[in-house]
Amino acid sequence: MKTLKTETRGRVALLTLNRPEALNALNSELMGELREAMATYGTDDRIGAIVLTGSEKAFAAGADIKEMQPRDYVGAYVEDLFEGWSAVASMRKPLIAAVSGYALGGGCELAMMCDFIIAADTAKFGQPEITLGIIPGMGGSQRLTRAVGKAKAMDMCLTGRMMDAAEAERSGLVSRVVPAADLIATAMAAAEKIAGFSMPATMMIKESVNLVDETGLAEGLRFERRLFHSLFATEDQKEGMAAFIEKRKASFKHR
Ligand code: CO8
Repeated sequence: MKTLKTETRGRVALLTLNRPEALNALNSELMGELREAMATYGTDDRIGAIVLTGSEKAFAAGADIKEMQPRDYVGAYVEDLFEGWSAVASMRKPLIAAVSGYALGGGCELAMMCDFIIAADTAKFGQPEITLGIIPGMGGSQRLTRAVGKAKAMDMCLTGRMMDAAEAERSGLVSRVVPAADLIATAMAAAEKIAGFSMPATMMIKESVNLVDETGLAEGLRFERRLFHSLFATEDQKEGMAAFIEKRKASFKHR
């Protein structure tokens, strides 16, 4: 692939956005390649988790402004511009964003489509669309508000200011902040750990947590309980609990 580097380490796929000349600005070619990678790794039984990262300077500096500038309304509407990125949000396997440097506009939105974000201490998050005369178009107004609350989301989207890694962690946008030099190793270790667990259980956790954004508490609790019940039909539940009782490491079959 041209704009995306892919490699696998054990049961983890590492995807690296690769348009250094444009700070990983998200163009249609990159969207196509990332969709292809999601389809490939989403159906590959040897892969149990995915890490998405960029460069040291930029996770991604947003949608490609040069590609977007000449677009018109009718074309954007009919084509449903940017809908293709939803392949990332609908990936069923655990997906970690490892963010160093700029995650702006569509870059911040892409990171927020992942299940959680691990940030380098150099990370900077922002929704600067307002400075271009537009608004976030890939979930920024929705996911950022759910992650950090109305006050900070309004502040960021209306002023276009950036949040540094410390503020992002304080606000709940990222799960951990690590020194830049440790970013990939930390994200890969987390992904490797997740990929070692029972796959149906990790997928159900993801599905259940994501439902919080889509439903009320009573319905969410019932859905979680039903998934929980269903895991008693798996050998991994028997093995995981037997291993605990026998004081040994579990060997999961469905990974
Ligand atoms: N699109 C296209 N090219 C870009 C982008 C971008 N978003 N960001 C940077 N580049 C290019 C620059 O044009 C420059 O290219 P060249 O060398 O040919 O002039 C190269 O990358 C390096 O950039 P800078 O020289 O500007 O680097 P600096 O270190 O001076 O500045 C910044 C870094 C602050 C990140 C700066 O580049 C910047 O402000 N970039 C734009 C950030 C932005 O506004 N992002 C939001 C874009 S709109 C958006 O994302 C809408 C989302 C809707 C849905 C998204 C679907 C994917």
